[in-house]
Amino acid sequence: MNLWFTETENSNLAVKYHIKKVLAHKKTQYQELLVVETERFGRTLILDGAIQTTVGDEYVYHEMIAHVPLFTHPQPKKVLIIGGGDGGTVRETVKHQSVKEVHLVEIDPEVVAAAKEYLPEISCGLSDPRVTIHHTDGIKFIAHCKDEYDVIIIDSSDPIGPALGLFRAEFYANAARALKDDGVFVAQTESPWLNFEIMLPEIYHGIKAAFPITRMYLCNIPTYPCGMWSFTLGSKQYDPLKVDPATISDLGYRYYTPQVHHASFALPQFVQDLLHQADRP
Ligand code: SPD
Repeated sequence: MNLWFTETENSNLAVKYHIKKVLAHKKTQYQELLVVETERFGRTLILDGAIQTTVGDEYVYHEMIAHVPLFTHPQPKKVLIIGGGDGGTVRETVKHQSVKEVHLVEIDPEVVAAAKEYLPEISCGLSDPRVTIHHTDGIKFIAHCKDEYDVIIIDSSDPIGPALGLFRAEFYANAARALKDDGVFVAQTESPWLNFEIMLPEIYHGIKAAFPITRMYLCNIPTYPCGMWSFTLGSKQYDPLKVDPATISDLGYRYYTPQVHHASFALPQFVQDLLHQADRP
């Protein structure tokens, strides 16, 4: 079968994947949902034309978005995850024995259903008894929370359409209010190679305005456009750079290690330059 999926980033850039099989394709109330099997990365969840996760490389993103903040907090008990309906971030979060409660806020129930049906190795953590799933808007959900969570993780899709509000300064301020006074926040913050002039400085500035400690870190995800991907961590007290590697226990990783935890905060000069833009008036 000569079928290809093309992810188009902009008028100058697109990436193509050879497809073995289309497993599901529908319009949900919120977006176009596609699950395909690709030759190189296996089963793949695509929302509104953008790859969200593949069984071939999902562990990089999910380990890095979960364990960096969860090991930055010395005793995370209550965790909020916004987005992430595929369950990969939940799977990594429930590996932490200190975690007693996880609230997953995923607006689209069909994403959770598709992940359960086609991506069981990613969604398996969703059945953990500590997990409660809320199918509602994360922006509205967080606006009603105060002093509640130890860690908040924003596992969103790209900043277009309904997800755009998850990248705004007002949302970051609400997230800071929803955290306890030693809480830790992290968000996926896109690629430094794309939308960099406006997006990255604006997002970084928004998080910096809400948290006394703000740190960006990077990893490499082959199926996300341009590969280099950023996360931004905001913290009220704990500095991720001060985490003692000896306190990072082995929970069964394929990407994350105590050394990677620290190394991921070493930013190339061009990324540092982008972030300095955020400090300019
Ligand atoms: N360009 C795609 C970015 C998607 C980030 N979130 C993915 C969700 C995986 N749990």
